[in-house]
Amino acid sequence: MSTTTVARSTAYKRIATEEAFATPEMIKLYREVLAKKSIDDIGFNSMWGFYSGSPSERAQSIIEKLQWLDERRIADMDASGIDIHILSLTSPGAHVFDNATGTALARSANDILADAVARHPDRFAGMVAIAPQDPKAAAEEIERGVRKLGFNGVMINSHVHGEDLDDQKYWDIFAAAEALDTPVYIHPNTPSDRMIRPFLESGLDGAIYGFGVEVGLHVLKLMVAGVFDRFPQLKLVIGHMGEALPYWLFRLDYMYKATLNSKRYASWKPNKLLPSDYMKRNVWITCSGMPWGPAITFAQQVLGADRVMYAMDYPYQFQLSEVELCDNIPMSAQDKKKFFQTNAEQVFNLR
Ligand code: 1DF
Ligand code: MN
Repeated sequence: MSTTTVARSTAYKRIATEEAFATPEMIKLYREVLAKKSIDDIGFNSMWGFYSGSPSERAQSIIEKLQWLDERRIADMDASGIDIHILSLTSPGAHVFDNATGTALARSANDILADAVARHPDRFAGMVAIAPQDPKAAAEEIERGVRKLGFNGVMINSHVHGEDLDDQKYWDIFAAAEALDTPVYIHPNTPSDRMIRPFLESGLDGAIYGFGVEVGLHVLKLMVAGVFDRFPQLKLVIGHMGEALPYWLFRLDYMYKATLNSKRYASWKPNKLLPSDYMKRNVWITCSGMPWGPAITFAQQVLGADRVMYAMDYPYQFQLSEVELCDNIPMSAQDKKKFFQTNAEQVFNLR
């Protein structure tokens, strides 16, 4: 491994917004349920069967680094030029368990993360982990996480036992986030059992593609269901350059109108705004896993420079030279500061 270090910038802080951690308790619980085959979720068994059992360098080092919440993580941040990690419980977090187990796991992970942030307040911030399968308990945990533990957002690892949050039974979660003015980050999960087969048979269920398709679809389902009309102040964050949605904006608007006007689906209630309007009002995106100039420039052009933020996706995409790729993207000094620092400070209510 290279020992080159990337200097911290004097012009802006580099705030990385989608940085994963795991507690030893969660890794142990994952290993137990994988051994017992007691979690009925194909994607979970595919993803965590690999990370918890593979002798590969990738799996071993990621399992290690996920659990670092002190000097070793900070050394990696220093080496790669990162000032702040906004930490979140790695996917699928507490989603795969029953209500009681999931709620208890989320609470204990939040307590552990709050302690880590308290030990390193200049380097770490955190998002609340929840078990959305129990929406009422999840809403209470959001309130505890923001008010008592001082967290700066809510992490939702997308589908919950195969259901998306367009189902109104989950909307207490959005109500709590909106009321607390805290953003909801929808992070990928492996596609649900209803969706995963064609991905899995070609080895495409993970971060290479299944992840992005799964979240892109989830966000569009929220829009169609009217989540952003019911919660107009809701702030949603999505990673991986918006899971391709910015590239789709023209067609989404065109086909949204065409589909609505033709009355093709009785289930469609007209929204107040078009998909691109919600993307520019309620959604912010991060470049997690995509430190790639053309995509970042394009997204800044179609969504606005206020809506695109930096993320690394540590430890899954940890490369010492990564921030240099982003530093070198042609961008005004003002937009670069927004990208690395001030957008995140505003969206996540940092400081
Ligand atoms: C992977 C990537 C896994 C990311 C993740 O969670 C994850 C991966 C289990 O590469 O298998 O969060 N990621 O966001 O890049
Ligand atoms: Mn990630």
